Amino acid sequence: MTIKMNRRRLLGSTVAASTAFPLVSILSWPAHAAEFSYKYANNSPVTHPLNIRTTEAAARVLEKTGGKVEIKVFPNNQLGSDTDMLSQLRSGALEFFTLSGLILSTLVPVASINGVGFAFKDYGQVWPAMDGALGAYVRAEIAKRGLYAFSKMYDNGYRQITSAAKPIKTPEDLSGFKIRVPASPLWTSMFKAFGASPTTINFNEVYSALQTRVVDGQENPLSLIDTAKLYEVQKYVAITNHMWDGFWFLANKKAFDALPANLREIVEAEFNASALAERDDLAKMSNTVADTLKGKGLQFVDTDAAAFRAKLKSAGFYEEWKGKFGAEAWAVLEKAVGSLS
Ligand code: X2X
Repeated sequence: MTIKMNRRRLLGSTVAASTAFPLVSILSWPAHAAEFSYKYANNSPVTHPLNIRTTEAAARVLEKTGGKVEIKVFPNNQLGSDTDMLSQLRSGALEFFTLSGLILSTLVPVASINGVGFAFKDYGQVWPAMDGALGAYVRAEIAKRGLYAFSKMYDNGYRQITSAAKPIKTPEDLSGFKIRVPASPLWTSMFKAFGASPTTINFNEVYSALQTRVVDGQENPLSLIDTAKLYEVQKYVAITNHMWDGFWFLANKKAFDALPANLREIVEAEFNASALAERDDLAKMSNTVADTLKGKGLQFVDTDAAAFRAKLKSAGFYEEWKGKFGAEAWAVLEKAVGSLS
């Protein structure tokens, strides 16, 4: 933006258009104006692997398209909350956006299906499902809403519950617990089933909501608890692994279709390649992040996942969501993870 404005001003005031080109290269500006200048935004801290790898993808796209496609990365909710960015994506004000499937479900209901409590045993089940039939099912639904989802999701991770006043050890400890959840009916439903008192808050307001004790706790993967420095305002983390969460790389379909096919292919291939690299980064990070967080003072609490799962079952959570997603989608999920009821 800045470069373009300066350049336009320069062109207007000092040189004729015909001599602009050599001047530009003398000044060693990175490239002449790209044919397509697009924005990609997300909610995650700059240091999160999501931003490191997507920034690399954008650089490769610029290079491999010979400067024709420039994608500027806006991390850390710079363009607003997830809810804001989803509206911008739909209107075309934003061309690319990574969003949790669960939050996307406010537009595409079945997109929260990967968040069903304790559905995926481990990553050995996650990636074959999301790169396979379950992911394809969700992507087909996304396509009906004017959005295009790239085939490789980025990892967010298995989610854990943090708290400030008291540790959460058992499902009973969640009774009446004031917990922040992201904007998604599945999240609210799940924490109500646990007996907690969930409040919907977008990620850009989570740190301050915890700091001011609007809520007592929240749940996120360890990688985000670390990179977003949530350990500064929380004391305990209960290792529940209560759901797996990932980010769809979404494009505004009209904007994406405006690219010639060969450029589209480059963009999708590079962001898919970076998704695989980001998954790897998080897998490596999982070996060290617990120790990092312990070193920063967060106290770890082990839990019995079976007890939390039993609580969801007795509250009717699985039956309710099987009904909401429908038998067809539920069967695709169960084919990947086994019987849930
Ligand atoms: O909002 C959250 O908690 C986050 C960052 O994990 C999601 O994107 C769902």
